[in-house]
Amino acid sequence: ADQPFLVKQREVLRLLNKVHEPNRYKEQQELGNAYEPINSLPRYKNPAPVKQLVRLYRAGSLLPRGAIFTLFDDTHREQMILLFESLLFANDWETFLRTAAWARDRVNEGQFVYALSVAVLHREDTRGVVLPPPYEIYPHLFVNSEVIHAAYKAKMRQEPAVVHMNFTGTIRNPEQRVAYLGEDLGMNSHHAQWHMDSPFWWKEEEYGIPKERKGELFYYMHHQLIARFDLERLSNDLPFVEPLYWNERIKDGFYPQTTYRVGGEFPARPDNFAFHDLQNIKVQQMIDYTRRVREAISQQAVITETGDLYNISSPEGINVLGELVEPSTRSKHREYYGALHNYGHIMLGQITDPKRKFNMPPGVMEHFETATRDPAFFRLHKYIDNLFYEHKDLLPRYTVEELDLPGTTIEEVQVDPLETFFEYFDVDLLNALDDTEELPDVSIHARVRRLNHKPFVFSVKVNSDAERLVTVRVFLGPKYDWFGQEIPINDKRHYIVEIDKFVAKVNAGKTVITRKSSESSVTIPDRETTKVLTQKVEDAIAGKAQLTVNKDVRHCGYPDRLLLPKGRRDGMPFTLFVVLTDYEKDKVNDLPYDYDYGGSVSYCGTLGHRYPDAKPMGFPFDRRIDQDQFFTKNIYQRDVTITFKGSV
Ligand code: CUO
Repeated sequence: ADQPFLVKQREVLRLLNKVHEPNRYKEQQELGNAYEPINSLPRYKNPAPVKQLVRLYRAGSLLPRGAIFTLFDDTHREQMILLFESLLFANDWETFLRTAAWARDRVNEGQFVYALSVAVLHREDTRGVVLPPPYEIYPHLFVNSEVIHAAYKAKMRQEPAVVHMNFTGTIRNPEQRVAYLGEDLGMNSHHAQWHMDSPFWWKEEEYGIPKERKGELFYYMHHQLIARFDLERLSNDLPFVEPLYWNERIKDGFYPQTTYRVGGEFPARPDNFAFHDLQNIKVQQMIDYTRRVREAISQQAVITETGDLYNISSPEGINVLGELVEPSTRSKHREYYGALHNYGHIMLGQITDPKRKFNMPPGVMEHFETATRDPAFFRLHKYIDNLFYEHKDLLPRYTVEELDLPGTTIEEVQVDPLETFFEYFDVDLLNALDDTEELPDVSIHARVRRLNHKPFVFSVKVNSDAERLVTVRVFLGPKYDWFGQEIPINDKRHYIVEIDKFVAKVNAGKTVITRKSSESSVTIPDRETTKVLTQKVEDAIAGKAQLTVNKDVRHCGYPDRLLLPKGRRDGMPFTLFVVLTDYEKDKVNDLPYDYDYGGSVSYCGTLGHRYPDAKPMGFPFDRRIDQDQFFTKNIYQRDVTITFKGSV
C-alpha cells in the first residue's frame, strides 16, 4: 500500500485510542492544540457546521467530556452532526486530520467516536481505512459490570487476567436461553455499524452522498434480525416473538447488569411494566402515529407535508414507508406520522424514569450498540415489522412470469452436514480501564461464549437451455412451529432468513454451482483486533511487512459465526430454499457480475454504489404466497437438519 494510506490508517487508530483519556500521541495533541478551525474556514466545502461547532465549544454549550452520549437525544445528536459535517466537509486529508485532532480532546468522546467513524466510512480519501471493533473502543457497552469490576481488580494487582462473562439473568428467566444472540458482540457491532452506514439523520442532498433504498433496507435488515431471533427461539423451545403495543404491559422485564464508564448502571425494567408518558413523548401520541401509518397503508397512500397524497402501492412503496416509520430526514410528513420507531427506542429506554425524577442514565434501547440485549428490542421491531407486512400483504402476489426463469431448472441441491456449537472468544478490555500514573496497563480480557458453526459448502445442480448469468438466492426457514405443526409456506415466509445471494454463470446443459458458507453475502468474518491492526500498520510503515488494503472493507455485516441458527442436539429440521433469477434483470451497477462490494451486501447494501439487486429485498418471500403456483422450476426447497454439537 502507498505510504499516505498507511499514515491515514495509523492516524485514525491513534485518534480512537483510549478516547476517554487525553490524546497520548503528543504529535496529534499538538496538532490539535495548534489548530484554529475558525481561522481555516476556506478549508471546508461548507464552513457553517465547523463555525457553529466552535461557537458552541467556546460558549461551553457542548456536551461535556465524560457525559453519556445518545444519538436519540436531539441536542447530543445535533452537536455530533456538526462535528461529522466538519469532518466530512474538510477539503483534504490534512484539514480532516487537524479538525479531528482538535475535536479529539475537546468534544465529548461518544460524539467524537460516532462522528469520526461515520466520516471515515463516507469520505472518499479514507476508503479502506479499518476502524477498531466497537467492543474494543468502548467495552462498557458490550460486557457486563461484573467483568469490568474484575478487570479493575486485575489491573490494581498488576496481573494479566481473563475474566469469564456470563449471559445476563438466570435460567429462571426463559428469555435468557436466547441471550447468546441478543448479547453477542458481533451482533451488536453489526447493528451499531449498520446504523453508521445508514444514519436516520443523513442529509443526502447536503452531503452529496445518496443512500438509495435506505428505508427499504431499514425494513429488511431489521426484519431479518427478528426472523433470525425467532429461529434461535425455536431452537430453544421458545415461541416466536410477540409484538408489543403502547397500551399493553411489557411482560418480560430486563436487568442489563451493565455499567456506564461514568454515570452508573444501565436502568433496569421490572416484569409487567407499562409504557409511561415522557416529558416530550406521550403514549397517546404513539397510538395516534400508529393509526395514521395504518391508515396510509390501507389507503396505499401517505399524506405529504403539502397535503398531497403520495402513492405507495408500487414496489417502491416500502422505501417510503421505511423512511416514514424510522423516520429518516426523508419522511414525507414528519409531524403527522411522527417518529414511531425512534420514539419507541426512547420510550423503552426511559420507561423506568419517565419524568426524569431520578436522573437515570439512558437505557440499553437508547444506543444501537446495546439495544438488542433487551428482548423488548425484538418486540418493538416486530411491531414495526408487522406494519411493513400490512403493506406488503396488500401488494399482488408475484405472478408465475415474475417467479419463473424459463429454460432453467434446479435439479438438486446438496449441502454438507450443518452443525453448530458454542466456543469461547476473548475481548480485549484495554480501553475499559482508566489510565493511572502509577499503574501501567496489563493484558485483561473478557472471555465470552458465542455461537459458531462448522464451515459448510452447498452445491446447486442446474439444467439450463442456454448459457446465462443467474442470481442465486439462498434462504433458510423453519419447518415446524413451536407446537410441532408444519408451517405452511405463506406463514413460513415471515421467518425465512437470507443465507446468501450471488451471481453465477450456468452453461447450456448441466452446471453444478458450488459455494462456501464463508462466502456468504450476509456476513463478515471476525473483526481485526486493534492490537493486531496497529501492529500490522506499524510493520508496514517500517517496511517490515506488506499491508493489503481492501478499499471495499465493510464494518457492517452479520457475524459469519451466526449464519446458521443453533438448531437442537437431536437435529432440528429446517427448510432450505434456492431461487434462481435472471441476472440481466437484477443487474443494477456497471461492475463485473462477481464483484462482491466488500462481502455483506444483503443486509448492509454497499458504500458508494447502488444496492446491487433490482428485486425487492427479500424477494420472493416478501409477498403473500400461493402455494400452488409458487414453486416454478427455478425455485427449489428441501429439508435440512441443523445439529447443535454442544457447549464449551
Ligand atoms: Cu436498528 Cu431500532 O433500529 O434498532
